[in-house]
Amino acid sequence: MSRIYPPVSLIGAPTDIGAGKRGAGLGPDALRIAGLPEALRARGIDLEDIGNLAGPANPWQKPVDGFRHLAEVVAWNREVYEASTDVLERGRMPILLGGDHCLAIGSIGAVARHCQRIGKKLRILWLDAHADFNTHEETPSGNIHGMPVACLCGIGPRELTELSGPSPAIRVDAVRQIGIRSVDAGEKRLVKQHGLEVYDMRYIDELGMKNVMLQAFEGLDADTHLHVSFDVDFLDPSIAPGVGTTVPGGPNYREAQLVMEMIADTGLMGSLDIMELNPLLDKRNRTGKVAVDLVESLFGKSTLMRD
Ligand SMILES: [Mn+2]
Repeated sequence: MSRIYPPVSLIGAPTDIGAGKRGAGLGPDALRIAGLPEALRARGIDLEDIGNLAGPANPWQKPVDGFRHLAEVVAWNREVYEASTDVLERGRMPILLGGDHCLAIGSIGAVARHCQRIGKKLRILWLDAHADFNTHEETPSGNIHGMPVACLCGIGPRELTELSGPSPAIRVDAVRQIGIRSVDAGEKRLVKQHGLEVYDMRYIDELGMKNVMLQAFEGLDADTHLHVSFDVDFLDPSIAPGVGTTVPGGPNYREAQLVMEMIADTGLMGSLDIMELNPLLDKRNRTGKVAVDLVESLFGKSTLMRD
């Protein structure tokens, strides 16, 4: 028996406004070309693709007061927030096709407000090589794709912390980070100070991915909305070279597959971001295809009939 999934809406956000390299703006179409819509429809999912949002061009400027492109990042996140809210209010599951990871401020902001409105608990699984918990004082680069988790937790410029309403949009204890292996020096202090729950690669090596996932799921119940924010750089660069910020020593294909299958087994995923795919750095859209494979697993594709 296979699970019945809610109807899904794809939202493309074609920008690299918060990134340090150009090209993630081509991610939404690379995911479509890798076959994401067909793969989801083949799972029996009622799928609509609302197309690509429009926002300001990337002016490719240096940081100002520790932020790069703050006004443009705000504008893009407003678009993402509004589109995601509309999809959620229509009873559908939003899948954000990034775009760089700064856009999670808008997507998760929308999900958090939606959960508050309907009285659901929120759990966020942040699959990433990085903690994305930087501030403008700590960031070496000013690239806002290194700051979305901090902004969602109320640490950052008001334009971003209050983007979806009163700050903070989420509580730190709603987040579980998995696959982390690169945290800047000042960021490490912040992660510790705020008690962010981070399962880094050493922890995964020591416990095994299955046990790590069981920990990440602790406390989930039928009233929980599970949001998955999947930065493609979560994956080891040997299987996913098409991202701007590769870090060696990430989960291999089988471990990533297990993560996705275990999330599918909870039956609680209510929204998803697929971020940072950069086809300019990829090899024949290979990383796009791996991402599509993994998303199929998130929607219950497995080798055998398991239930
Ligand atoms: Mn990220």
